[in-house]
Amino acid sequence: MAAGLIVFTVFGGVGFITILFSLVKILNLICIYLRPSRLSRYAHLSRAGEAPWALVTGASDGIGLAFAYELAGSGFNVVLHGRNHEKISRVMSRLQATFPQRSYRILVADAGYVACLTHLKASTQEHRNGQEKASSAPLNFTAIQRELGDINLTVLINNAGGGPVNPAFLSVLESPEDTITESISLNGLFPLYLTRALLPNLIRHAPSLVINTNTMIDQGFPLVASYSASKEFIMAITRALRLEMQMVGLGEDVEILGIKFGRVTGAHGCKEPVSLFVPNATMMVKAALARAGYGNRIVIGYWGHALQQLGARLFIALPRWVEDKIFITIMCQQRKNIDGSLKDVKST
Ligand SMILES: NC(=O)c1ccc[n+]([C@@H]2O[C@H](COP(=O)([O-])OP(=O)(O)OC[C@H]3O[C@@H](n4cnc5c(N)ncnc54)[C@H](OP(=O)(O)O)[C@@H]3O)[C@@H](O)[C@H]2O)c1
Ligand SMILES: *[C@@H]1O[C@H](CO)[C@@H](O)[C@H](O)[C@H]1NC(C)=O
Ligand SMILES: *[C@@H]1O[C@H](CO)[C@@H](O)[C@H](O)[C@H]1NC(C)=O
Ligand SMILES: CC(=O)N[C@H]1CO[C@H](CO)[C@@H](O)[C@@H]1O
Repeated sequence: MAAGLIVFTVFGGVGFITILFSLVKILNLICIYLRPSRLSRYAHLSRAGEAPWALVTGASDGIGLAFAYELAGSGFNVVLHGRNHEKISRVMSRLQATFPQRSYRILVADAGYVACLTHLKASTQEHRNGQEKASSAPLNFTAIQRELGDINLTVLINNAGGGPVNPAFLSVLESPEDTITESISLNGLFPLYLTRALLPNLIRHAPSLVINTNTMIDQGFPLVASYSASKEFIMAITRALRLEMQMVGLGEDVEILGIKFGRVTGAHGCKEPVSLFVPNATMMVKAALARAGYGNRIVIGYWGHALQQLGARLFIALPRWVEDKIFITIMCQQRKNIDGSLKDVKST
């Protein structure tokens, strides 16, 4: 009888604490998405009274374009990075018309083309996006650092990125070496080298902010292996850099933030209607920028995506083989929808 009572009390207590913990966790999660934006912390004038600058990579389209508009609207002058001079110039003209009181600059650099021997060799003969390569010289980040040395940079958005296109889904076996290199360059090396080059400027004009953009599929997803791996690479850099800033007493001054994006409409060719789990690019960047200034480390930017992730977490209760099957089925379906079936892989 007494033993039964003890067991009952212990289990009841453990259950109570578990529920309490879960409640606190859920409340914390909700709080993340209810707090007002602190972006204005980074929109400060320099000591000389000059306007702050933000740099957005991949500003010519999709989410990056929305970042540029949102930042210009929030009081920043904007450096627009893209790989195509004509396309990014058109974006600048439109921004100038919408926010004529701001200043703009353009930075043209192919991010898929960071110095790398394999890539250098391949790219001397290759065409990409139907265009001839502008030059076979590797990107010079010292030159980029000098070019932007005179602006008061307080925000860097490492947004340029994405998986391969045409075809979008390839197994490792099927992927040419230069496609792999390009993906790692675009999603991993380019944001790392750019951050490294611009960090002295960001430190000079602190408080300042670096946002590295990530995907929800950053953990070894099949058929997008190099993309998901290079996103995970840049998230490891994000964690390390954040701690390095703390090591030198700059933890409060230079915020290094990772933002995970789920599906976004109006970006990367997605034309779905806006729904609970699919915001448009404007909603996505407002959400991402609102996560800054609160000591978040790597966080899902949009609340609908966080809800989706919470649902997906239920899979953890499933056996591993079921989870694996689900990932495989999803990715095979994606590929079938876009590039055709996977049946030829075994014969390559
Ligand atoms: N859309 C989504 O649902 C989603 C989900 C998860 C994560 N993300 C991440 O969000 C970020 C933005 O993606 P998005 O959806 O906005 O894609 P997007 O619409 O395809 O735009 C990508 C931007 O990056 C630029 N870019 C691509 N390759 C480049 C290169 N080699 N060199 C220089 N610039 C390059 C593009 O320039 P061009 O205009 O010249 O093509 C464009 O400005 C990416 O990091 C992506 O991984 C997006
Ligand atoms: C890179 O640019 C810097 C500054 O403009 C220059 O001094 C250096 O020689 C360049 N490096 C290469 C390899 O071209
Ligand atoms: C996204 O939706 C909001 C409101 O629903 C709208 O104001 C905004 O213009 C849309 N942005 C884009 C890029 O479509
Ligand atoms: C372009 C620009 O605004 N540059 C200014 C940045 O801030 C310094 C002082 O911190 C000024 O001297 C620059 O002119």
